[in-house]
Amino acid sequence: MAKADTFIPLDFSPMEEQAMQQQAESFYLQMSKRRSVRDFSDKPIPDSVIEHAILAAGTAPSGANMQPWQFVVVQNPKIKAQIRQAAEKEERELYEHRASDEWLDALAPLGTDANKPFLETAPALIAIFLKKLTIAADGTKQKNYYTTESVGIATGVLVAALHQAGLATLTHTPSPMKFLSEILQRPSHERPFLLLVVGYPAETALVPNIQRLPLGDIATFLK
Ligand code: IYR
Repeated sequence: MAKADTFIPLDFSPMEEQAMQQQAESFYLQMSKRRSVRDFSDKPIPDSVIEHAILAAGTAPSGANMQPWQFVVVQNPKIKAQIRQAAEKEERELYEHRASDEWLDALAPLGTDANKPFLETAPALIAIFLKKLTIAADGTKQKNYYTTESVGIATGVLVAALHQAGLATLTHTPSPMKFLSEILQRPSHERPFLLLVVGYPAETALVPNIQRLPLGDIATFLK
């Protein structure tokens, strides 16, 4: 693992306050246009964009710098079809039996159901796995720390990176997701965390008319 045996100077460029404000505002404006998309075009996306977005995700902070994530990029139509079939099976179970009425009511404004055609239409699925352990080449097992927090942050960076590169995403969490470990042949110390659907939105894509909470509702400032 990437162990620091030495310390180096931080690469940090101070910014003028005006530039800071501009950057903060423009990043917010750009992120405010991100929407979860469920209607994708089948237009292929450049591999290098996915690669750089994953590199960006890999810069996320993690417990003891263990980087407890694995990103599996699926572009093969046959594997996408297998994932769709398995996900829809779990989702049918969810919508028909497992979800409470309260949950179904909460989902109603999103207009979702058990059909997930985007799992085949979108050019790429990124299955994100959380590594409870890191196993070195010599077989040594190292426990990882704060794995949920670490992989959650990395996923956020990935979503932001793909958005700012002009791609749409959907954070899809069919539950349970064990089928992803089987189809993608991942070892048992890796737990499926999230399935990120990636591509261009369909030209006719619609999104639910939902609003973000204002600052006063999501932040408290104690000065
Ligand atoms: N996994 C299901 C249900 C679902 C659950 C939540 I919480 C959402 O925000 C959206 C959907 C599905 O993908 O349809």
